[in-house]
Amino acid sequence: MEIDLKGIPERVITQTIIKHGLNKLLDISCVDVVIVGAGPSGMACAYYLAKHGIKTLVIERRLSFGGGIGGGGMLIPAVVVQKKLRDILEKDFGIRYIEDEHVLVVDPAELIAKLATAAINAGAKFLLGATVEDILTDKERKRVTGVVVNWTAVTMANLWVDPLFIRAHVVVDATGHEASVVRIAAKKLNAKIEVLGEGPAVPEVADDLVVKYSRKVVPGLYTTGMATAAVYKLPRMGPIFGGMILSGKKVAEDIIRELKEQKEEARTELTA
Ligand code: 48F
Repeated sequence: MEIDLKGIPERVITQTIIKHGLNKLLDISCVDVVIVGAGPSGMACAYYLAKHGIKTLVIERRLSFGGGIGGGGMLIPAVVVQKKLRDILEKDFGIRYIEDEHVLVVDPAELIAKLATAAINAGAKFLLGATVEDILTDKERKRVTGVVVNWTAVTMANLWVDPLFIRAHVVVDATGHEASVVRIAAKKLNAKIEVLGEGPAVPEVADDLVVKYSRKVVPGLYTTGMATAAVYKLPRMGPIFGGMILSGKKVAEDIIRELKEQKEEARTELTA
């Protein structure tokens, strides 16, 4: 068999990957908002922030997005969403659904793909295969000012490789049931916070409570999705996903308001 020597030389492939990959890392080394976790709440939050022109980075431990979406309910490939999200699914994400008697039914693969596509098209950046292992704080240890990141492969191999830091005005814990960023903040900050863990299952009220309690936990740190439930011991919910999207949206709106206020304060200080 003849080998085609006119193909792209491997040197070119390697150098192109390094050049563009490092440019991307340089670009995301300092952002407005870091969202930790690319599940439904994190991706919805990223979409609404990026759509508003906010420089947003989603860091996901795994090599793909979706978090718990792919597992549906007990691995059955149908995701249910409340009917009140009809407009959001259609207009914001172009997600198709089957109208059942009480709920809308969405294909999990479509939900994953379209939440991610919407966030990316709006301008959000994703860093896959990277784990947030610590937080950055201000000198008084009162405010979260960024995250400490390493490749998941490094963490899994238990290698001692120094991580890198990513600065952000705001960090969002969208790590699901683990609430891993708030757990770290509880140890490192001079603040009274703890992760209480999820409460017993009361699916009828759980979803709305997650949306209500998704908010700022301490300066510089918000929670969304199941991380919120874990922090406040909210009731455990069934496999219904509307609250994940709505809590991501709510937190994005809170952050947009906070960043706007910060900008106005900085402008006033400059002109004073
Ligand atoms: O678990 P996950 O989907 O969180 P969510 O957005 O949605 C919860 C639902 O999927 C479901 C449910 C709804 O009824 O109960 O469980 O709240 O996504 C969390 C993502 O965060 C990643 C993890 O791999 C997953 O994709 N993650 C967790 N810890 C880290 C992380 C970390 N330290 N660094 C980076 N990514």
